[in-house]
Amino acid sequence: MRWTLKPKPNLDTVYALQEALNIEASIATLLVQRGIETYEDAKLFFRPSLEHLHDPFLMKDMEKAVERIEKAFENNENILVYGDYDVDGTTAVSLLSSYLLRDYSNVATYIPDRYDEGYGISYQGIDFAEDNGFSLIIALDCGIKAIDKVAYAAEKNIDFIICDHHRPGKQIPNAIAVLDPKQEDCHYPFDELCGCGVGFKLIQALASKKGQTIADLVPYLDLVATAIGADIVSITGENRVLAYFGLQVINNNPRAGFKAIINQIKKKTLTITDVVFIIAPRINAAGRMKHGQYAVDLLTETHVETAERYAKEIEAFNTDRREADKQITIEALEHIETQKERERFTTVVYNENWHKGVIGIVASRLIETYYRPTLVFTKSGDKLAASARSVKGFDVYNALEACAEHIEQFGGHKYAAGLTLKEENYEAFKQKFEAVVEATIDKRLLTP
Ligand SMILES: [Mn+2]
Repeated sequence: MRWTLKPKPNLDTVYALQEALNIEASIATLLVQRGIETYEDAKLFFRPSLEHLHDPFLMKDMEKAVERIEKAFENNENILVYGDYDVDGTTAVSLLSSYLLRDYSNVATYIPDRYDEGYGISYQGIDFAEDNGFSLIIALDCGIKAIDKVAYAAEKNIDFIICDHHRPGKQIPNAIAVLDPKQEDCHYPFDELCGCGVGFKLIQALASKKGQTIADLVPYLDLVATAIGADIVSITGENRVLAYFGLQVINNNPRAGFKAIINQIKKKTLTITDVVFIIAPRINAAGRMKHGQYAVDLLTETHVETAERYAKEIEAFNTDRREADKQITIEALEHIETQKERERFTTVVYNENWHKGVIGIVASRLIETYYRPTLVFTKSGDKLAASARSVKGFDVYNALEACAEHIEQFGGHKYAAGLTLKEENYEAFKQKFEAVVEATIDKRLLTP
């Protein structure tokens, strides 16, 4: 381990905070090192308040999104709520669809199949919308790069609203509204929201038009807190408020689906760490091993007995997931051992039989042993698909962008991304990725 100590804080600031809060110097030091320097900062940190949530209309395109949804209500249009198959996506779909269904019944959900359709908005999904008379698709936790798909939908007179938090590419899809605080021209004050968090801002905006208050939306925060934990976004700023109140809902008044999961694990009070390690893997297991719609069914179910039946199925998916993940990690580690070419800067492994649902988890596990940017490939249709994970401080998204000539599609974040490529380009890609990482990584980052 390479230990990095935080710089010594200004002593006057520490003394002033110590005085103001009547706390020990060691605690005041820790707070100042985290940027909490005044009584007001400390109050915001220790006493999160729903009043501190930002105005949703500060987000670019929010007004357009709300207008389009209201128009859909007036015209009695069918609305399809579409989202990713992971925890962030399925909680976001559950949140928005159940909110819309409170006053409007022409709403359905759609989660793409991880194996048939892959990540993001699919042509099959749009065809499904056309065949079933949907004229508005609201995409959650995906869509920011779906330029061709949104254009394809427009030809069929299907409108799109995109709610995403992934990094935008050079071009933005031509949708009715694109909510993504990571867009450079979006001046929303907080850009670390998860996909479900962006969905929450949308229902907050819809609710304010109806004269509902934030109290009406508190029951949805169990979903938001779970997504915040699962997507590992920073628990600062607005995320801290959402996670704090969401945990209270999970512990005091959870929806039937959460109650059913919690009953199975027999744990009394859940912390955010429990949400990450106990609840999230189970919700994720649905999309990994079977289909993400199972997660949405569980999270939107209102009858406890039905929810318990769904939770049992999901428990079985999670057991299968655990076995696949363990076995593939062993195989991948053996594979790396036999690869011993030279000192490498990356781990890139491929096996066509590995289960696509767990390659991301395996990539994270490989980093525990070989601490370097890691890609785990498997076969997906006629292409290869990979999950990428990175080490602290190294932007794997940028590294992939530098290898774009060998890639079909890629997307994601600084530390986690996904890509597909043609099998004949695998070796060239692998060499290029190694060269890019070798040339750009600060060598100190290779020690945790
Ligand atoms: Mn997400």
